[in-house]
Amino acid sequence: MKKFVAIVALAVLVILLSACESAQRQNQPQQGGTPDKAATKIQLKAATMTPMSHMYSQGAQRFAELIKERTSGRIQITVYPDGQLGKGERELLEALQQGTIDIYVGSTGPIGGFSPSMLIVDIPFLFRDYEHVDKVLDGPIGRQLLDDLEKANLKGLAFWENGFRNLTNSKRPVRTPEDAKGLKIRTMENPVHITAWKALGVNPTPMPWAEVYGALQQRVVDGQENPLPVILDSKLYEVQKYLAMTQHVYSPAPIIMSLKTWQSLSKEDQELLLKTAQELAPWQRKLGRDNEQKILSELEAKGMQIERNIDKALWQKAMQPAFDEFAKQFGKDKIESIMNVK
Ligand code: EAX
Repeated sequence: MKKFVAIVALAVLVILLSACESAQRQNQPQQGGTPDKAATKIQLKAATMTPMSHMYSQGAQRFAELIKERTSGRIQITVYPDGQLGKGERELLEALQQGTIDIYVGSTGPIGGFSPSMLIVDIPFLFRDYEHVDKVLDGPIGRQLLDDLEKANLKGLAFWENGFRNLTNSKRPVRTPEDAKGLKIRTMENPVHITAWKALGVNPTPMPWAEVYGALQQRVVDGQENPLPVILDSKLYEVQKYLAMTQHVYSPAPIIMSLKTWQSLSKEDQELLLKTAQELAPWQRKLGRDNEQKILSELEAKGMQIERNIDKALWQKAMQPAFDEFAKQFGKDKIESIMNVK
């Protein structure tokens, strides 16, 4: 009898233990062979140099939401705006190469230093209008520029937008290139921009974005140039009185991933990130385009004096020496292949 009880007790114990084990296994990702990708959470960091209210960060935030939704929370993207992860866009791109940041939304300003072919888009007056921009950047030329980034360990997903850049300064109203002569202007760390401003007779001073507000406030430089949303969201109206709607150069804002991070993802996840970034492009671009008049009145209300009546042909003519240099550097045919996109 004692023996029988012992056997029954042992049997019960064995059944209990195995039930326990199988319950545990169900809670764990699949063991052995291929890891269960579906259950592994992926955390990604997205960085921008502009505040959360600005269209880069808004775009990144929307991207994060959509990806979270479409993977049922498996891929989580955290957005770090306003230079929280670096003092300039060059620094963010370097972190992207290392894989310490996964996603970048920012201007092409420093990108030419990583991928020379990108420099061409920074040529002033290259793009006529938004329609032209969309045709070029969403077409084969744009795709090639993004693909070229791979050689720099960067994965270009899509062209989002910064916008047409405008000149601001604290010294005097500017309408003609003559008015701008002699001003000390912060430029992006981009040789094309520097050449263009030199041709115009202003004194270009390249510096990373995080230093710009302080430099304007301390009057280390007189002015800077950026699209309207940056001027508003970064509160440049506090340190700049005069805004001239020069629209001298169109500034794209590619969304780029670390190639390291990209290569660690499954084909399906890569496809999802790429498609979602492309799908968001028209929406993100509209954030600035649809708000131009509103931003202008806000800037005016904040005390900026705005010169809307700019003769672009005059500015283009003043930059002619720079264009001659660009034709030599990039090839006239290459530049024309962009300008002639209808
Ligand atoms: O990327 O550095 C710049 O002027 C950029 O256009 C701006 O910060 C947004």
